[in-house]
Amino acid sequence: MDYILTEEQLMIRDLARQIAVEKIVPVRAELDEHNKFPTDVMKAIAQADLLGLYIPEQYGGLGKGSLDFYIAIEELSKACLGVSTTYAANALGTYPLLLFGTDEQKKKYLPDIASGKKYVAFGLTEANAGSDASGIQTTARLEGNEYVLNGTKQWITNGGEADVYTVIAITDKSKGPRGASAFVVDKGTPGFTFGKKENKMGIRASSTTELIFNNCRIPKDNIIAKQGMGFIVAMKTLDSSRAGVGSQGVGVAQGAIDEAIKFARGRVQFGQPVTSFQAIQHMLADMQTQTEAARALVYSVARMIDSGAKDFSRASAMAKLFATDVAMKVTTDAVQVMGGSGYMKEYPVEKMMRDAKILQIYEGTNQIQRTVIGLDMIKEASKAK
Ligand code: COS
Repeated sequence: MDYILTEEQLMIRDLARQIAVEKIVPVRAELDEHNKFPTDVMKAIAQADLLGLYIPEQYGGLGKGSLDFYIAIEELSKACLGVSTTYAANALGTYPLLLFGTDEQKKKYLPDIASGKKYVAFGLTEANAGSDASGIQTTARLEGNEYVLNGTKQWITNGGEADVYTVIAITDKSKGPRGASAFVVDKGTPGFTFGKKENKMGIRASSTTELIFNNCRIPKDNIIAKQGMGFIVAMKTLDSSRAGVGSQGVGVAQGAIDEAIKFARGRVQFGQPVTSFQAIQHMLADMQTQTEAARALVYSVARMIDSGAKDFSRASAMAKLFATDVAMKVTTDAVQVMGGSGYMKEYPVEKMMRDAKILQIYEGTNQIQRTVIGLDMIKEASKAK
């Protein structure tokens, strides 16, 4: 399929592909096995200027659009979802500042994020608040010129590794979703520590920890947007990032297809390569068709965002939902095409299948994506009548 990418987009794709092949593929099994953060790979990504792709030029980035960014995510995801999660979650943590930060906050944080000097994480989820984003219990109490944060965030990607944390906390419990506010918190602030690193099924190269706030005092000016806007900051952040999770799905699915076809061409059964059997041909055909449909949807949502659409909540949720369900199906089928070999750690597809599972869970489960899509459809229908 030809997606009519620009010269620049092709260059971004080739650059990300080169990092994937040269820097990620040789180490991905080891990162997975040892639950190891991809420090050297992230340095290479930073050196290639890919961390600042979506950050405006005035703040030290390259000022590119969502499609350019998703192309990079897709290529990294082909090689390792753990690395691409580290990369994409950096943007997730940056969006609150990018979308709602003051010029001062942007000048303070974005250039270091664009250069890779500082990594970022987004802190919303808690023990009792995941799908129910407004159910958070972490509090931020205003005391003079400071907010005092108390509470624990759970399953935070880039936890411990990031230098900057955008965090949602309750400033007025009586106001429900309108009682939440967003803050930026620097690593090293007294009263801010990390829980243990989680031992995960997949994306093991990425770091996941708790964020623990115990009377953590931050300057009043660290609030992002106004007090009471935290839920909207979180929702708009997720609207911006979810289609990017879709591009992770496209990448890991394509990576699994590439491995499966390479293996199947060399695997002889009944005296012939298994690719000569219709059963295998049909599986590969379905896998590629589904992946192409996912890619077309993700790219079209990216182009919609890049053309200045104001409300892309439903579209972004659809891209995430469809592409990540495809990723789970396709990676599972890649293991099936490869049979016993697919199940062995000697080949990368068992890791791809383990990794793909998180895509249906994080940044809103795929059940939540259906809720977002369904509610938006009903809202539109009721406006039209
Ligand atoms: N953009 C702007 N505003 C939005 C919005 C969006 N995408 N989504 C909701 N809002 C607004 C609503 O319009 C509403 O405003 P009013 O108070 O003016 O009516 C307010 O926010 C509350 O919305 P709602 O009542 O729909 O909130 P709910 O608590 O019912 O939550 C879902 C709705 C389930 C969609 C939300 O909680 C959600 O997205 N949950 C999943 C969160 C998630 O992805 N977690 C994963 C971990 S984060 S990596």
